[in-house]
Amino acid sequence: MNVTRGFTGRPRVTDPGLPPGQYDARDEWPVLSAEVTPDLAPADWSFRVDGLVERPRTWGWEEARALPASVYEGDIHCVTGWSKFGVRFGGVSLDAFLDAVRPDPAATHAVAYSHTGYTTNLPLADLTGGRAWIAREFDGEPLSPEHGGPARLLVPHLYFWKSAKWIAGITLLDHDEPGFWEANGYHERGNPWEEQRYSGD
Ligand SMILES: Nc1nc2c(c(=O)[nH]1)N[C@H]1C(S)=C(S)[C@@H](COP(=O)(O)O)O[C@H]1N2
Ligand SMILES: [Mo]
Repeated sequence: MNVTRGFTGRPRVTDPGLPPGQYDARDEWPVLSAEVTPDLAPADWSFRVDGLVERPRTWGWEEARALPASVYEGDIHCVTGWSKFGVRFGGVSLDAFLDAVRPDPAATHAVAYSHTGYTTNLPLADLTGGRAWIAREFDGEPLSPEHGGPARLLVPHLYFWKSAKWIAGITLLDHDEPGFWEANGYHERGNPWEEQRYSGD
């Protein structure tokens, strides 16, 4: 299937890798930002995990780099319709950060927030088990500022608006609290395979 993708002219709607209603963006990687791209040097970047945890903690760039490296190779899906196949992000598994802060058993949800103020909510279960990353590289290069560099959240099994660019922290909660797009009518979870685009889908 993947072998013929570059030669078929148009994506096939039956492509098993393409969630319903999505198209293959191929070589394009659209930039979608509600904010102006911040001028954020690695030295100014930090990542905090707090809320319902035993040991809230903030990591600086070098401290985060000292954690075991982890790679995601796979697909991403934006709610506006584009998907990209076979992308490669490098960074650190979110599990490494969560293990360090020891989440309270009462924690069920999380709000991720950016250095710019963007927020998005997620069930905690979508951030654990090797399915979420703090990504700092794309295709082996430093992640570019417009795509969220120096580091972004990456939760590729959900629509890409959950992958907060310029990630600053995650707060664990015992309830769901809508983020920026979720408060504006987008779905609480955003599973592309179930086409959870809008609230109520
Ligand atoms: N801080 C921040 N993160 C964000 C967004 C944003 O506007 N601000 N947009 C989201 C949306 S809707 C998408 S599709 C992806 C886009 O990432 P990209 O610009 O790297 O393609 O980032 C997500 N993360
Ligand atoms: Mo998006």
